[in-house]
Amino acid sequence: MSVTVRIMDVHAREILDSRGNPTVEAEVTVIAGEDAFGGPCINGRNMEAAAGNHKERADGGCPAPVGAPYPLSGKIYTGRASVPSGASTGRFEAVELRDKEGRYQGKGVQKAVRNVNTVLREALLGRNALCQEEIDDILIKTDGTDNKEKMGANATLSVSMATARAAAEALHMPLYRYLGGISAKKMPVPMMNILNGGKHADNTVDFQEFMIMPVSAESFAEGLRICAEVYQKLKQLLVKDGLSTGVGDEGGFAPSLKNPEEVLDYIVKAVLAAGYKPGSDIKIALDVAASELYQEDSGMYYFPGETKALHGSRRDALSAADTKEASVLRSTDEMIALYEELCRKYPIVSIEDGLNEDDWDGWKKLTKRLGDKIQLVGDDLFVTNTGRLSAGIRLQTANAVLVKVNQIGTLSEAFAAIEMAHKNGYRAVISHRSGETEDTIIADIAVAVNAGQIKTGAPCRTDRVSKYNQLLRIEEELEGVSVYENPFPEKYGG
Ligand code: 2PG
Ligand code: MG
Repeated sequence: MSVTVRIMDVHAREILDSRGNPTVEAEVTVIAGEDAFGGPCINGRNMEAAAGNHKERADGGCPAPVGAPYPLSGKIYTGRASVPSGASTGRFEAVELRDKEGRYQGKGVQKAVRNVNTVLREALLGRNALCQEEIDDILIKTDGTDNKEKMGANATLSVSMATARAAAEALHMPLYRYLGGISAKKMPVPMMNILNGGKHADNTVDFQEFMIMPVSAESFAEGLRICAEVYQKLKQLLVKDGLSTGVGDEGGFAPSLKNPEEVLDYIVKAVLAAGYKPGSDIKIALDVAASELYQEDSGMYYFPGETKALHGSRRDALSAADTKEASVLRSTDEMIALYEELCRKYPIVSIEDGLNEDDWDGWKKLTKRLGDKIQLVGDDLFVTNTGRLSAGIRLQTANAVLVKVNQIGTLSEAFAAIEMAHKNGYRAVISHRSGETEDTIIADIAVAVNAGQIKTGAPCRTDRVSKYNQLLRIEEELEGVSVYENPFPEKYGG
């Protein structure tokens, strides 16, 4: 006899994310008990028997397979999870299924919700929630496409995550421990986005994210405090200079500054004003989100904010030809040269999506030039996809992967990408999306896989702060066991 946690219901609904757009929330209800099938994961004949039985009993009744003396204990648990959504979405991400017409300007997710409540529910009733890989495999096969376009990655992911939660609940285990086992103990260093630009704000800042990393802290709690103190100092500096302290999608400030240097100067000043040393206490990380700047036709990167800031109101008066002439455009080589220059001037330790998602040659060059000095993170480049990541590893591009569970659509596939990264000496940074919910699962995942880094926005807005608060709870629970350490070699980000 062993414990099983059988899925007895799956239900999804449409809720709102932090930008006021619809997203999918799912609940997986399980019944825990002992099972006569003889193992935590049903397989082979037993799996077929159970599945066959559920077809007959798809009337919403108890899905216990016929002939099994289960459930013996019969306690019922429900796991709930909701799916985030990106704005600077990579071209190679799994498909986020939207209704495309009518309500919510076409952004409704009723189709994805229906998929969960019919086909996916039917496929999962009676399955053992403890067998996450089997569950995810069923989700993948039921969808049957390479990019989850049939069911929607938002549909599959909601169920995948809610299943893990239900299983952890049934075993009375914290989620990070259920997912990571006894080795789950490394608290992530926040990669905290305190100044927003690009698609996440309406300012003139072209790089999407300016982040700080408190690498000298003794604990996650201390690191979080340091970041929050710098964030407040940054606000004071912006107020003093008459700049906007309105925030972008990820809670970072979104003033109109003229170029990356000006932003970085403010950040360094804020770090100093808060009483910390740029470089040794706090390192800086960037997410350029360069795919958003890249122009297919010219093969150049266009900086609209810098162009506007450079020419101010005079720009309106320029003729179209002059405007083109006056635009700030950078080639791949110029982008790399810019990063080298910024790394020389500022304690930058990590650059994400420094180049376009398809520019493998450029990425190779970038990695050659900067890969042994700083972390180079592939987000749109790898999209949490083991196929793209293994290509990147082969081509020696980047040295870290950004992990966004909704880019791929199941937990097992995201975990496989993390495992592949770690095996090949790449780091994995667990990440939120710019559109988030109150779901804190990425905090648990970061600890479960000992990722050592988490990117989850500013210490502002509950959709961001909820993840940090969950990490505070986890660190408290792991007292005396948890580890918090600088994830980078000394030579990184000087
Ligand atoms: C990114 C993310 C999260 P989005 O580019 O890394 O910060 O943004 O969710 O909009 O893709
Ligand atoms: Mg990114």
